[in-house]
Amino acid sequence: MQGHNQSHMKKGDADEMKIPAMDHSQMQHKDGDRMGSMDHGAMDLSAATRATGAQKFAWAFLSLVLLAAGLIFSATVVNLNLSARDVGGAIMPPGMIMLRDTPGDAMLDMAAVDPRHVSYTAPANAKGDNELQSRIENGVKVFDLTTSVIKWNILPYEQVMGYAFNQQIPGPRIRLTEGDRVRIIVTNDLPESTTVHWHGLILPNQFDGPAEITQAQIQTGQSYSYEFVAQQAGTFFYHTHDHPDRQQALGLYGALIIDPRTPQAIPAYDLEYTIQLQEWLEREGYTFPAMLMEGGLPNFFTINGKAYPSTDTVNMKVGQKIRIRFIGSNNNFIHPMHIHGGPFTIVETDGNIVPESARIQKDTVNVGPGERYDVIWEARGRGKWLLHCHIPHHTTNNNVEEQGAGGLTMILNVTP
Ligand SMILES: [Cu+2]
Repeated sequence: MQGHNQSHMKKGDADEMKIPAMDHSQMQHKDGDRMGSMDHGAMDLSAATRATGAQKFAWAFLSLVLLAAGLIFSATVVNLNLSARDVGGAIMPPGMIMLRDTPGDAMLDMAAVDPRHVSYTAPANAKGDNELQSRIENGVKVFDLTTSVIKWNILPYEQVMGYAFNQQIPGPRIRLTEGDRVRIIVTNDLPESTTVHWHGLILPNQFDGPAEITQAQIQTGQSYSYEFVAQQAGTFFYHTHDHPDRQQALGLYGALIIDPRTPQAIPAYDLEYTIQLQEWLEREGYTFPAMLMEGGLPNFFTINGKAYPSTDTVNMKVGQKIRIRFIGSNNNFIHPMHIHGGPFTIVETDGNIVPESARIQKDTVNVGPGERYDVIWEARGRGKWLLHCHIPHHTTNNNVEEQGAGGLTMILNVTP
């Protein structure tokens, strides 16, 4: 009733508004029939608001039906079985399609690295792939690897949160000589379990690495010793084999180079360079493991843990030959790696020497996940010769070309 009156006052003319203490009778008088009919109507309204039992029941029933419909609709779209215990504070990549049957384990696999687990921040100019020193114990070369979560610059302005061996991405280079007896002690400081696989090596099954298949997972704070004799020579690598979909995508890999005991039948070369490929998904300050699925595609690409223009430049002289060891340490794409300035010769594939009769020359080689190609390229002329992936999107940084390239690009700088 009061509200009704006020709204009428607002609509009234200025004279009416100025009446300081207008009483009901005055209003009735001035407004005549209109006010009278309003009072009459108000009395009817108060009678009408007195709901009947049937009406109350109808409203309650309708409310329940709508509530149930809302719940049923939600349940068909999202998974209401997931609890905080299943996924914790997991942060999912923007764009990931989460369906009602997406289990908590899938979400944890794709979740961002939790910044609270970072235990070390590498200097912005730090490089990975540093040769790992060993110690000799009873004729065995002993190496130590420790996994942890670090912050790592792939560009001066772009820092990822990665999983690292010995606080570097890629992990340290393990360089052996054919015939070496080796023990590698892996200590796990990650917030989750891990293992290590020695990719391509002939070794005892219990030291091969697949989690839950050939060994128990190395839990947080625990260690496991891998022991083998290096029976082969060539370009190999090591990587996690516990949730590699997540852990390898976040940086758990490193080169394993075994030098031959006696010289191999490959063309001579003057210098060598190892290239380890990687794909990153970095959004809104979080690092997600890059995956070939909705919302999981990478937006940064690195050679040895750096995106161009932060990748190395290799200096050469005209006439020199370089052996480049390509390692498909990445998880998702086959990268057609191309070198400008003339073809190269493929001399080794997956750690096996290519016989001279089978050697071919190419200028682009497809390096798939897990593959290795050793090529020898000759510096035929002076200048800056590009080495890059031939999927142009992989030579951008977050889809931006920078100083003429980006991502999987580096320069072979040849001087007279
Ligand atoms: Cu590529």
